[in-house]
Amino acid sequence: MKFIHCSDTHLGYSEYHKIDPSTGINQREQDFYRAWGHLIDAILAHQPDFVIHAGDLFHTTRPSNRAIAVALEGIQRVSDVGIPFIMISGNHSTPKIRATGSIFESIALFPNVFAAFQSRYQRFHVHHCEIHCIPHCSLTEQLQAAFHEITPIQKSDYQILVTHGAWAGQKVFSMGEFNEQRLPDLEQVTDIRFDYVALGHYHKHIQIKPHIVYCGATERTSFHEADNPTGYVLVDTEANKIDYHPLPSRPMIKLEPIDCRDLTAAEIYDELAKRSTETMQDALVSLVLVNVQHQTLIKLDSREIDEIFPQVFYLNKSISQQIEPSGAAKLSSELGTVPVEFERYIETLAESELDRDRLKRLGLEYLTREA
Ligand SMILES: [Mn+2]
Repeated sequence: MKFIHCSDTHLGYSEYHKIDPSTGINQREQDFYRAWGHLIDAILAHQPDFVIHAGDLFHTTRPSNRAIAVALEGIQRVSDVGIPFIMISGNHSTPKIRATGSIFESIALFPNVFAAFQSRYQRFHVHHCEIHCIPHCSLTEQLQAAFHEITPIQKSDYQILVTHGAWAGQKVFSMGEFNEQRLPDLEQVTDIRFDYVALGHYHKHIQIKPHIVYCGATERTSFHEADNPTGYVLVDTEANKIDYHPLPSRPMIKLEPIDCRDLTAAEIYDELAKRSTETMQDALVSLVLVNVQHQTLIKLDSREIDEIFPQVFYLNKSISQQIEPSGAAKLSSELGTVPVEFERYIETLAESELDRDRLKRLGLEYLTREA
């Protein structure tokens, strides 16, 4: 028997206001659709006995019409060839209010689709497998009740547990999200030794135990995931193999922070030019400048920095000022605090028109005055 374990496709995710001129769609949103397409292609190529999606199919509880259309198109392709598709809802796709309803109600109408999304335990029997599903539960009581309902029906069958959350309360598997679900070691709680535990939520492939597996995500939703590969897991029970298969996604690169305490603006530009490489083509790149001197910060030009990296898809800049004894404010990204922006503006004014120093002194006095 062969099955595919995938998760965290986050369809509908979008960021950075960059539009694809040919489609009019946010490019980051499109990246997630492309990753989903790669996954569906892989499913059809492997022809597994069934597919498990362990949550966060969509990024939001009320996905856009486009995200729904893309999801349904993929699910239909799998449904059409008769491959059962088992899916659960994760914390990103479970409505907080029941009256909102769930898109999974519609998805479950497809032939060969088995969806658990009602904040309760559900079990599906597919291909001599007992598939025990615990979707994201909005309430702790619902989660507790779900644990207690898990019982293997036919012990001879292959037992699979599918759930979404931070396993065994270990911090390392947490996404740091406010509504994430903390899962105890469910083998201990239920006293059942599952043949395979298919986990979703943590966006990195990791085998907690040989049979307890996070498959990871198909695209990255933050720079914390820069080093994580993207893909899915293929399980072959006869060959006793659990293999990770990477899938292409947009490259994400996190540069080492640059200590700028002794650097002028020109020297910072030089340092950046050394770090700008061809491998950054179409990548998301995170740039961190620390300890920038106040006078240098005023002179740094965000556009000039962008021009050093023309090949990248998006340059995420975080610039922080050197902490002075008085305790200067920390700021991030291209826009400074009001006093910093004010000083930058004053620097651009023509010398002859006014007493620049006096204006600066007076302005800063007002801007930094305690309310
Ligand atoms: Mn997720």
